[in-house]
Amino acid sequence: MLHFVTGNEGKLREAREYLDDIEGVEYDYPEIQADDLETIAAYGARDAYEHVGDPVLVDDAGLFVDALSGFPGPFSAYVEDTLGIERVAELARREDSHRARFRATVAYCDGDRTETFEGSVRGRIVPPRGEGGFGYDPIFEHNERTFAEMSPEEKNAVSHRGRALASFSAWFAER
Ligand code: ITT
Repeated sequence: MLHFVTGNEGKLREAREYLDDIEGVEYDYPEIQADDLETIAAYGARDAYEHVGDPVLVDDAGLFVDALSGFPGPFSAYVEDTLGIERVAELARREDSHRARFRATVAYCDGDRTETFEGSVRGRIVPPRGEGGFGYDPIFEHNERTFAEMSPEEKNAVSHRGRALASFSAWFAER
């Protein structure tokens, strides 16, 4: 049994579309301060494995706005809680380019090995639209719809997390 360690219901919902046999575990693993998601996720997966004692997956994700030098990036959760997504959209919309990227790293640890899988998707920042998804989804537009205007299946088919989970599940199935 694989444990998906997260406090974020939205991430767990999306992961279930790829992996039938997962159990959500709410454990607040330490997120070290680093400027790349891979380092943060790999460290978190090793710590979460020590806590859970069974193979784990963790997912570290963020929104990277081109014209803001990648802000909020690895600090996306903190910025969502403090500034909020509408202010992030306002900041980004002041710039000439509204291009942005969502990135996710899924990290697996089973005690013997730690593996990471990346996914990213390009889009642009728009004023909030849509009721679905979570986090920054209402302000991230991809092919004319925001992620919050897509069904979970539609979002997974193109999203950063969907891509990272697809490569993880292909690798996992091979083992
Ligand atoms: P964990 O317990 O898994 O750490 P978290 O929500 O704190 O949950 P992160 O540390 O990875 O997750 O923070 C990512 C931030 O980016 C957070 O504000 C999320 O709401 C947001 N985010 C991540 N994936 C997203 C997605 O697919 N769509 C919209 N926002 C997303």
